[in-house]
Amino acid sequence: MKMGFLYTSLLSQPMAMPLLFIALALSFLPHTQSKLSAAYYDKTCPLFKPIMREIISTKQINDPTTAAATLRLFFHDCMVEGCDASVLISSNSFNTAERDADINLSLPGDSFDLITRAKIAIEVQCPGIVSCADILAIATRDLIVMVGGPYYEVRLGRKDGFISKASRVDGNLATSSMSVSEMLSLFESKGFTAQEMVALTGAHTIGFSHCKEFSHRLYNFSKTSEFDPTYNPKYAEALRKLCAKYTSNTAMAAFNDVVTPSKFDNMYYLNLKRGLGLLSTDHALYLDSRTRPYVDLYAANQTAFFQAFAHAMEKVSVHKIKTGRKGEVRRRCDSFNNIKTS
Ligand code: HEM
Ligand SMILES: *[C@@H]1O[C@H](CO)[C@@H](O)[C@H](O)[C@H]1NC(C)=O
Ligand SMILES: *[C@@H]1O[C@H](CO)[C@@H](O)[C@H](O)[C@H]1NC(C)=O
Ligand SMILES: CC(=O)N[C@H]1CO[C@H](CO)[C@@H](O)[C@@H]1O
Repeated sequence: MKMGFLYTSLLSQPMAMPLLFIALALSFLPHTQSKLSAAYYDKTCPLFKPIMREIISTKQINDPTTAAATLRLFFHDCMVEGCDASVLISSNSFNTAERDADINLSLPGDSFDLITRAKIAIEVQCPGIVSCADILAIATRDLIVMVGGPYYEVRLGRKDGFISKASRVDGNLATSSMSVSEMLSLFESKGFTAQEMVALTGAHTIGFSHCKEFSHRLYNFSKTSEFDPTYNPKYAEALRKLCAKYTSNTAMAAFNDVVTPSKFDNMYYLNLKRGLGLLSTDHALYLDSRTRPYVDLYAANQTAFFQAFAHAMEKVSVHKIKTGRKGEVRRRCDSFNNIKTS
């Protein structure tokens, strides 16, 4: 860490400069990403990465839904208040936390369970060192690789945030009823291009969606068609059967990628071209001329998709992160160290 070096070299001067001066000098250094590094815990918690790999592979083998669940959880965390583990905080009687916003209702328990297990194992080895935000970032990357996706570098040193409010979720996350224009302006407002948006949404090559997210495409779609005619008819028929009782059985869900549901590959884009895109937002990426060229590109070339996805995920992983005193290392991931009442 460059900062640590500067600090000690200043202090080791025979006539140490006043501390105030040092503090001022340090305050001119860039505050955010410059402090992140892949080697951040190499000295303070050398077992961090091996412990993560162990916990992650055990969890993913026992609960194969973990990879998709964690990827979605991480993306939601980063889009609301930045990648600061704000999504992991539990609500209490004073505060309805981010994870309990309407849109979070379907955040799956397996991913929370994974982070809890990892945090406990790491605290035993090196208490108070590794942030929950870094645990979530590494877990996501390792799980993507485990299910066949691309590797990317995750630099470390994120701090955990002090704010988690359900009321701050709205407007930061895309919903299944958005138009392409709405999705584009949302992603652009966060610094992502149309191409990056299409690449990131390739995350729907794994995981599930609940029937209510696409039921409007299945029943009473229009005066002339019972289901959305842009669906492949056999696919629509199967989904109509699967979701027939979705209003009473709200847990009913379909694979996002019906062809290779648990493999991270470029099948998502091939599906869109065949009427096998599950959500209307998925299919819309193929209908719209602003996004279709990237769908075509990634459908034709998995290497191009993997490169673009890896690059965009590196960017997501440092979105509005907090370092230094702008955050803390939580003792447990579901509550702030100083429990706040608001
Ligand atoms: C472009 C706009 C997007 C929309 C409208 C959208 C919407 C959705 C919806 C409605 C679900 C189903 C949730 C449920 O029923 O439980 C879902 C699942 C999922 N989304 Fe997205 N999403 C978008 C982009 C992304 C991005 C950028 C990522 C990650 C980089 C992502 C990762 C996932 C994953 C992995 C799942 C499966 C979760 C699981 O199986 O537990 N999505 N998405
Ligand atoms: C479709 O619409 C008709 C008439 O508007 C209604 O009677 C029927 O219950 C609807 N079906 C579903 C599955 O919502
Ligand atoms: C696929 O994409 C990669 C990475 O962008 C590129 O190097 C390669 O030439 C492409 N392959 C084809 C067949 O276009
Ligand atoms: C995983 C998770 O925390 N889901 C929560 C989403 O919100 C509902 C309703 O507030 C909670 O009951 C769930 O626990």
